[in-house]
Amino acid sequence: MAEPTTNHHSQCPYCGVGCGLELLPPGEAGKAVKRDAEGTPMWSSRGDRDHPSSLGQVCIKGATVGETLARGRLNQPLYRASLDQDFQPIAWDQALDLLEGRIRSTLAGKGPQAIAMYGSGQFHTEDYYLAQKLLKGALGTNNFDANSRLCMSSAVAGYTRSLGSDGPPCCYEDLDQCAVAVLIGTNTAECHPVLFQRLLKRKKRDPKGLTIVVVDPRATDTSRIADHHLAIAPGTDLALLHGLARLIVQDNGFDSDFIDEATEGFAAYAKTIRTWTPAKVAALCGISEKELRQVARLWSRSQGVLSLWSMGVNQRREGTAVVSGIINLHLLTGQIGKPGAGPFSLTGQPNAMGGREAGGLAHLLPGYRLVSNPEHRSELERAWGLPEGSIQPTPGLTAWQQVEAMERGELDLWWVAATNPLVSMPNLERVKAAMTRCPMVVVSEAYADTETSHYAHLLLPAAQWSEKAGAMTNSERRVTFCPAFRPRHGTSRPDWEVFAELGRRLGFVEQFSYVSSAEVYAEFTALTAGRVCDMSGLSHQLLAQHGPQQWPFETGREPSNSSRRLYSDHRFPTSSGRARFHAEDPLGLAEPPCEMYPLVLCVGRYLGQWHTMTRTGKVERLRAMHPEPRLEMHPEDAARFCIEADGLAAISSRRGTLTARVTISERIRRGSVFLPMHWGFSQDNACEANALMHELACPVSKQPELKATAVVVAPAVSVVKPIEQDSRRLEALRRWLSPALR
Ligand SMILES: Nc1nc2c(c(=O)[nH]1)N[C@H]1C(S)=C(S)[C@@H](COP(=O)(O)OP(=O)(O)OC[C@H]3O[C@@H](n4cnc5c(=O)[nH]c(N)nc54)[C@H](O)[C@@H]3O)O[C@H]1N2
Ligand SMILES: Nc1nc2c(c(=O)[nH]1)N[C@H]1C(S)=C(S)[C@@H](COP(=O)(O)OP(=O)(O)OC[C@H]3O[C@@H](n4cnc5c(=O)[nH]c(N)nc54)[C@H](O)[C@@H]3O)O[C@H]1N2
Ligand code: SF4
Ligand SMILES: [Mo]
Repeated sequence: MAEPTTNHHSQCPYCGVGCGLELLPPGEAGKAVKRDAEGTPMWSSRGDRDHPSSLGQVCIKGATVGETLARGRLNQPLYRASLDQDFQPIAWDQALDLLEGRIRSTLAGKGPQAIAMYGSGQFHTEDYYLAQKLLKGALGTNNFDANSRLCMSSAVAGYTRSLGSDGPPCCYEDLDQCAVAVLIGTNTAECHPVLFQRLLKRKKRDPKGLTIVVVDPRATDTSRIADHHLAIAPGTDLALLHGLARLIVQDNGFDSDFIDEATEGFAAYAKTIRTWTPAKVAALCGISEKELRQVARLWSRSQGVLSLWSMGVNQRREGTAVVSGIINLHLLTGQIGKPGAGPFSLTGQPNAMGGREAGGLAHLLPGYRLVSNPEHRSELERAWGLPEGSIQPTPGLTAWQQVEAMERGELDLWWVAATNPLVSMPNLERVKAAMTRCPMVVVSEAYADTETSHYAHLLLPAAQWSEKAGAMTNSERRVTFCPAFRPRHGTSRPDWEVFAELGRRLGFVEQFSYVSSAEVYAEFTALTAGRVCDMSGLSHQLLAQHGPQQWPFETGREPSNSSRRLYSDHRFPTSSGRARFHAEDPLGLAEPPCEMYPLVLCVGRYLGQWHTMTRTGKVERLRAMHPEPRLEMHPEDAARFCIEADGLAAISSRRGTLTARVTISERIRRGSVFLPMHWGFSQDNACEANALMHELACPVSKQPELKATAVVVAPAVSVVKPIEQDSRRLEALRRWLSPALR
């Protein structure tokens, strides 16, 4: 199957809004050719007016993505037998020999459970799908997990528990049609900027028609436009949601027909919420009863309530319970499956949705299937031409469990692809130490000099978005074909090609003989037939020809631009066909503030930087927007801990200490401080926020509480640098960055 030819339209490779981009080659339309710092001509980008999700809009990251594509790339495989050696360049064949050898010896020795892969929502769907086929199918280990474990897994678990399946039921048109938008645990203005602008424009046009509620301990650019900002104490969301439910019931704002017809578990839920009186909730959340009552009344009286959430909800030790808590309110009021209403998780990464569809978490299989379900396993074993029993019946190791397995010396191969855990995982020193215990760490990366590369044995250069063809799905379930419009960098290869070649080398020749990613995609979409995420009618060809499409998209469906919702018939994919109320008591923070560590540190994002800065860190304009990481602190806390504005502070948790410059601001809640997640140890202004964070996680979703850890702050006299900054590892890797070798 040949790749379809297309013009240069694609989905933005940053956030899960999934805006359409139009890409322009260097010097397009008679303009002067712009070059990056290394002299390479740069592509430029602008909003694609024909993309139904974004209608021509982009934010500053999407608008500058062209500047990131060629700089600082890894261009050939590098290897060293042990971490104290320098990397040496090797050929791809040698690299794959090494990997194949390691896999074979591990299978013969400790067995498949000693192999694990940690992937990413920045894979294309084809990369994701073949990683599942390779690990869960061919190798017989479910040890594939993705950074979505740190991101969307509470949403996945919450949807699945409450509605019977994963899958955000809403669409972006709901932002234009809702009467009330409840933004809970999302800094939409900085993290999903194009959706925020859509809300903002509507608010300006029709201030009375749209009421905005923001629930966030901090005042953010998002809360600036709120009619009601509930600055709750960190980790008290579930109490708030139960408190709202109680008031809605008292106010007769519930939809008894919907509850009778389409739900189960209401009696237990009603009993639980009864105990959450307004006085108790207001005291616990640190808000006024009046505010609570106002928001409850809004929810009771309005047609069309849309809840939008992101990491302030998911990254909690009770993340799944909070997601179910949000869905409970929608079930209580029948606010789901109709225009302008529903629980709508804002996906973080550009293709975390595609990852979920392709089975990219340790408990999933492609097509929203579960490894624990015998029918699901045998469907895939048959489709993949593998003997019965090839797929293991128990979930594999989650991201953090992979770290623990390395600590115990149980992993012989850890393969990290398209994620940079030595910035983004919690408890970083523990992750580093664990990695030094693993005899072979492989990192598939587009760029040289990422933090994780410093602890790797084998580096594989990845062809990235723009250089490989594939599909991505955005938050509103819309799939966009992303063509290869630039040549591959150096000898880099798309991740799916590497997985396929390894599959063939390991003896699964039939299963992995693909000539194009279009073929991989066709195989994957066929497997979704009849599932909630049915996209059996989609192909690269159709998407390239007719533009982005929302699923469900069964075989034979006509392409269209109109938006759709799930569950408009009030039937849910549970065994009874009914959605389920969940009645859980709030637990609060896993590591609450105490006498020694009296402040709660929240770690989140800045508008102009993307995660670990491997891409956005290369754009001058974005660096200038946020020149350094800052600790945000309330004036009263600053006075209490003798911290001066713009002074240096030492921030310590049970796991370590770092320093950062301080911004004193009324916008943060007293008792809370905030740091950005972006600056890893290889950055000049290193600020390894995650060295301070703990890994304690939600027991259902296994998503760590990356939004809260207990810290203490003190004035600092000098900057504390990460140990790696004076180690020779940095030198060894940096040598590889000298232009002569690139
Ligand atoms: N500019 C930019 N945009 C991005 C990204 C990026 O790196 N940079 N990354 C993308 C990804 S992968 C993701 S997952 C999303 C994340 O998008 P968001 O979740 O919107 O971003 P964060 O800054 O991580 O956290 C959101 C908010 O949660 C609040 N919060 C903290 N604790 C609590 C709490 O207990 N309750 C409530 N209600 N709120 C709380 C924080 O104060 C913060 O404002 O952004 C995506 N978009
Ligand atoms: N404390 C705290 N920690 C957090 C968070 C938080 O809010 N607070 N957020 C969490 C969340 S939600 C997320 S999503 C994670 C994000 O954390 P990471 O996933 O670690 O962040 P990225 O920088 O996006 O890493 C992606 C890597 O893939 C590389 N890459 C890009 N394209 C390709 C490709 O096609 N193939 C390959 N092989 N590599 C490629 C990039 O260069 C980059 O190094 O961080 C998590 N960590
Ligand atoms: S809002 Fe997200 S998807 Fe859209 S241009 Fe910005 S980063 Fe890209
Ligand atoms: Mo994320």
